[in-house]
Amino acid sequence: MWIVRTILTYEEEKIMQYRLLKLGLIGVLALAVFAAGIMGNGRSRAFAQDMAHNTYMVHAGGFGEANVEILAFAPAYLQVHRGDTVMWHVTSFHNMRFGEQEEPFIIVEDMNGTPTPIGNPNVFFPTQPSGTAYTGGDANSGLPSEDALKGFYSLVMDVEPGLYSYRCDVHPGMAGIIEVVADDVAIPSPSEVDAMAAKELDDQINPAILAYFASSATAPTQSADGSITILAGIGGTGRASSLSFASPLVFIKAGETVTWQVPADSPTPHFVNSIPFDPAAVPDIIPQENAGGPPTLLAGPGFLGTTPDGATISAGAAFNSIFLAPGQSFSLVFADPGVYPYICHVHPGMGGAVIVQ
Ligand SMILES: [Cu+2]
Repeated sequence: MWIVRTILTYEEEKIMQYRLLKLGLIGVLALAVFAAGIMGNGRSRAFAQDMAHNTYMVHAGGFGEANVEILAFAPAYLQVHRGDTVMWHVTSFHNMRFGEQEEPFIIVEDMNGTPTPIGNPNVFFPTQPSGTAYTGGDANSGLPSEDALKGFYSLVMDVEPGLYSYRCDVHPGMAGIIEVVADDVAIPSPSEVDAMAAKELDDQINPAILAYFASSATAPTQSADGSITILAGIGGTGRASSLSFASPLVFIKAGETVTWQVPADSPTPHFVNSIPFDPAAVPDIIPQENAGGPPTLLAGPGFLGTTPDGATISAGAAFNSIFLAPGQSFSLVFADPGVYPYICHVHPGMGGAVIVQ
């Protein structure tokens, strides 16, 4: 007896759930009174069929002090009964996709003879509206946009008992499991699940905060030739990291090299972009209408970078790295004295400056 509805806010959803619960209880009571009047003890069946359903909250990512972000679902493993609602609190750029097949976030397509990175439509666009019943198989929430997935996404789990796994395609390794159990199996209550989720987040966010403060108290490593290596993204363990550059201020001499290194175990990629940052020069993902076809999303040269690795930067020159995946690095030689501030354009609050003396 679940109802298909459009996107509701969490508060609206709660009110709706409460109303449904109340209506359900009144219905059950009326039926029980009616049944007791005409059939004696024939009530238990009516109670079983009208079992109240719960709504469980899953955090899709989260944030902590020191610009720490966690790229995980919490709780990562959730038990529900058939008919319960799972509501994801989407704190950043994440999708939830059920399905066996892996889907890359960015794919390369031939556009008028040029290999061009585009957003994978199978990741970007929803196949299952929020608030609907999940009945198994492939289903995608789509990614947050101006008119979709504003903060919350919910599904009513209308499936046989079993394990149902889902993932965020933007962040490899960000995955969760929902186990639907038989009606007579006792499972944690929504408030117990909230406590489990809070602990899972804290257990990863807190070490990342500590790692950030430890790194900020450590001088950057400088090799014999004067080159300096700066970590882009400061990890704790697992799925949380501080979206910041270790040693945000470094001092070098003209002609020396700075290397930005994304740790191999980083859960997130980064960029190095000089400021003032011109978004037009390094566009993010931009929509593109295909004649007669579905819209696709075209990734701009930001994903390819505008400055080659190892380039020499002269006074006042702009620089933009490629999309630096975990394990990748990017080096620049600074030829002239001056101050060279930079950011990572996808992570607000992530920045630093190279001071060339
Ligand atoms: Cu970043």
